[in-house]
Amino acid sequence: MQDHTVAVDRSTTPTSLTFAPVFNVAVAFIDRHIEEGRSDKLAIRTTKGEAVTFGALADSVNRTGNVLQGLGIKRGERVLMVVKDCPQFFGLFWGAIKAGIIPVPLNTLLRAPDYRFMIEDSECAGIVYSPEYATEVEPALAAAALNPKVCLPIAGEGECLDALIADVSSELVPVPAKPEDDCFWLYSSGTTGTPKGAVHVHRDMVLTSELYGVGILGMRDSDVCFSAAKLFFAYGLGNAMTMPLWTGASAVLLPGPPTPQVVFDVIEQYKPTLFFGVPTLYAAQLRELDQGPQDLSSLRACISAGEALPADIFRRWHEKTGCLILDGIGSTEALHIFISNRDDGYRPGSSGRPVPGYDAAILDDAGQEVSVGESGRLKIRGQSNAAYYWNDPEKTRAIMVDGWLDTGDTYYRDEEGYYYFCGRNDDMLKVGGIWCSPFEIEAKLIEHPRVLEAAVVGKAADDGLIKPAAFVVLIDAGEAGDAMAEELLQHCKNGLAKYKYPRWITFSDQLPKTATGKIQRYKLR
Ligand code: 3UK
Repeated sequence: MQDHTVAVDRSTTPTSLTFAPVFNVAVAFIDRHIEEGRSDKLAIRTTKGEAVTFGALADSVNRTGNVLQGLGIKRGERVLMVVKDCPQFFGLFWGAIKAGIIPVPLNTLLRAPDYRFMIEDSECAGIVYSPEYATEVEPALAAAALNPKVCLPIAGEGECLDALIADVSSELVPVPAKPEDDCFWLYSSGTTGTPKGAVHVHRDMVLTSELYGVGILGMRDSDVCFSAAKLFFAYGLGNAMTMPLWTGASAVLLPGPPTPQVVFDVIEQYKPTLFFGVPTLYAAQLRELDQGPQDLSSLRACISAGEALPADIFRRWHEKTGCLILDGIGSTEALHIFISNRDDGYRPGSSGRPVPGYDAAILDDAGQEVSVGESGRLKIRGQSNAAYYWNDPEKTRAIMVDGWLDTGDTYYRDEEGYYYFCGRNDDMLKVGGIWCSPFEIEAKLIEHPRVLEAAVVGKAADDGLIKPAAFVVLIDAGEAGDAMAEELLQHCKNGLAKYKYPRWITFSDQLPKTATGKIQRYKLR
């Protein structure tokens, strides 16, 4: 067998990583554990009572890779995954990679039109989905202008992954790759609502796991990771899959929604050492903690990302639980967190300092670095940054320049080197840590026959977290009222991903506009 190894030297800062010239990353994350004697160690537990060892995981990775190859999916072709958090997610993701196929995990909260776009945009050879999502995936397939050769539910009565796996070999030779070859994609939302596939290469997951997982969190094989953020987000993918696999730790998977009480129950029962959440969830959990204490004694750290963590939530959580929440900013393009607080260096309200291995720069409009305390555009350089956007050379040229990634965020840095988030440079909102385009909600509102115009902006709720607020002009102003607001709300909930509805609807006679007719969103904020 070829080498596929990566040499890790932790005596330097940042850690130095040397990749073998032939390197399929599935070997470093899956097969290595068998060679290192972890076959019987637990890799995954689920809240449904499943337990998967590293040995069983390697077996299912090989079988899933063989199933995909057997169905005729070729090297370099894409397989979309609409899969809940479950062991099969691991099997599919790594089985595809080991077989030279590109897995593309998709947000499972999306709707049929979103999936249709991604089926067409990716020109995928296959789509594999948890049966729960058939109601959105099947209409997307029916409407798509392109028919992937493989459409496979994970489980069910007819042909499904779980059944096919039993009939194939448990041996699979890794397809040779180079560290900088395309490996997997993640879709990232754009301002105009059409997502872009960020293409990551084989070495990227090694970089994020080592630089952030080991470097910042000090992860080791005794850790148990629980991420409320799902595996299909770059954040969840790192938290609950790549970082625990890299370090020989284990992950606890919750297939269903992470409601505050369920999350507390999982922590009490499965005793994770690391918990990964988003600010909205910490805020909701704080409300639960007002009702009575919860057992969080297993945790050695809590982590937050996705949107800025308000200092007040940090302080109240620390007061109530004794735990720090380490806020860090990451992105789909950078793959994981590149600026972070750490337990030996944190500031409430700040995103922390650059993770060693990443360079950060804050630039003014002329492209010059600003001085301490002044705000500007945050750019980031690091080896885990996506290689390019699929199908979009223009966007690639605009966002990824000379190894630097334009984050689209405005930041300032204080004299101690801590970075503070000031807002986005575009109109995009983060709601519960998930992208939400105001244009998409506006378009949905305007579809309603009684709506003339609509504008959506971000508005801070009581806890300081941003949610979408809609301003609506009706064709007949006389219809404004609670009943119409309720109708518009239902209209949005029926047509958009569940988290994208406006939390406030304000009727007005007109929207503020420029001379050229462009809505002046800043006036509504
Ligand atoms: C915003 C933050 C302030 C910021 C992500 C951790 O969120 C992740 O990736 P996305 O591609 O979004 C990236 C954008 O989200 N953001 C994220 N974290 C913070 N803003 N403070 C934060 N702590 O606008 C950024 O450009 O969805 C987070 C790990 C991997 C990720 N992909």
